[in-house]
Amino acid sequence: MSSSSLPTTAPPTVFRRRRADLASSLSRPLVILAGQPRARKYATNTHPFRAASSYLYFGGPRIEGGAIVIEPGSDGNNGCALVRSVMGFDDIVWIGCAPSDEQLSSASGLDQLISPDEVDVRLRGREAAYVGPPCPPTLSWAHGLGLQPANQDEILAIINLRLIQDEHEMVAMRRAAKIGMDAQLSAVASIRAGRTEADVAGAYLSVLTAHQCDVSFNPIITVHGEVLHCDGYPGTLGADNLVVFDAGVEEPGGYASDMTRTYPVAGSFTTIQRQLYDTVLRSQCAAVDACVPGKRFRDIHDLSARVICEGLVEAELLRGDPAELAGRGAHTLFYPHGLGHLIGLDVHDMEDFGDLAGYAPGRTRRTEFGSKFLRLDRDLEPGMTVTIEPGVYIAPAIWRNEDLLAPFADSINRGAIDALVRGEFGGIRIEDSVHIRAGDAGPENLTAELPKEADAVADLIRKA
Ligand SMILES: [Mn+2]
Repeated sequence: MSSSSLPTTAPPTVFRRRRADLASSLSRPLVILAGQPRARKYATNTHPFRAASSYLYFGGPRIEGGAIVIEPGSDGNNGCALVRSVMGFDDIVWIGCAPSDEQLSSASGLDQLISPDEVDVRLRGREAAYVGPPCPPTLSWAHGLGLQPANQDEILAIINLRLIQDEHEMVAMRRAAKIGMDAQLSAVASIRAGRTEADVAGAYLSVLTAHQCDVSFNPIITVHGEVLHCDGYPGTLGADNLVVFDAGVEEPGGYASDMTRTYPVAGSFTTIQRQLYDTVLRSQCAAVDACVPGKRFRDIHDLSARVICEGLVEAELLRGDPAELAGRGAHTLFYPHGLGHLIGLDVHDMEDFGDLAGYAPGRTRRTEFGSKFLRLDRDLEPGMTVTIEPGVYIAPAIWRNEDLLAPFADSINRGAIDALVRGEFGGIRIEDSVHIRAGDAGPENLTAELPKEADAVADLIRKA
């Protein structure tokens, strides 16, 4: 705790500008809470503290129970304050000294540091709102103030700022992507028949820890890729398995990465594995290329579905016209999720605001199986970062659901699919995170250095 400056992801002037931008749309004070560490099992045994993303975005330094107060019309410094508790002697003995006021001010660009009691004096009797961490708001002091939860206009004002990432944020995003790629490349050396998912996960996590990084979500490293959010690492790698490796990093400033590759344990694909792998890759590349300003994300999702259907027809798992099959949703039997999501300070960025961030005003989710899992339907704008992650899976649960299959009875090659179910095909997913750029530059692929051509991923395993 002796360092002279706190880690930040932007200079104080940038944090001031973000706060001033938000303040210009406020009509009452807004308190942006950092939150508290969450208990594992009891209050003094906690998960590592991670401040809420909006608090970090507006320049909050990493202090438990901290908050930023923003008054309407503030210039981002005057009329704003950082709330911090003063630690008692016993706390210092157990957890060390808190950062000094000087450190807090120079990291956040906030001259005014106040205690929770002073917030009380300032806001008592006034109408004010708060934005809190998504989990139970254990806001001891803020609760007592009778603050209202932020309304939709206030939340949208935050979303509209966070949607467009500046160059400072992109430095952090690239850092998270780079460490994620390095960690995955290091961990694939453990992919070998007879070894376990846990071996691979352990190799991955050790690289993150060495970089003082955390995971941005529980890494998915599994031979059961068809279970989309597979939990834990119970499996042993079989020679004919595909390993779905979907993992990301949270760098020390809080920014996330997210990337997926699929590896053949044997170091080579079977014919059908290769055919479907190339289908997913074609779909993924087409979708990445379509990430240009003005494009509606749902249309790119639909494009990815059409390319998947072309491949499924070529592989003789589906029969019919690919565009018509995709229009009827036949792909959802193999590709039952959305193309991607926003990514930033959260891996599903701002999902704590429900669909307010992912769905443009007036747009709502489709309701059909598969399509309803699309997390993003906005027109892309320069500065947004999204993931592109189509997949093909053979999920036994889907192929047992006769109600779901009935409308497609004439279009599915049941014999060929059942053979894949019996062979425990698993799944294939390929994911990159891409940053939308203005003009004709095309998107910046933050995870482009992680090989994804079929021969290249097979080589990684063979040469490990
Ligand atoms: Mn993702």
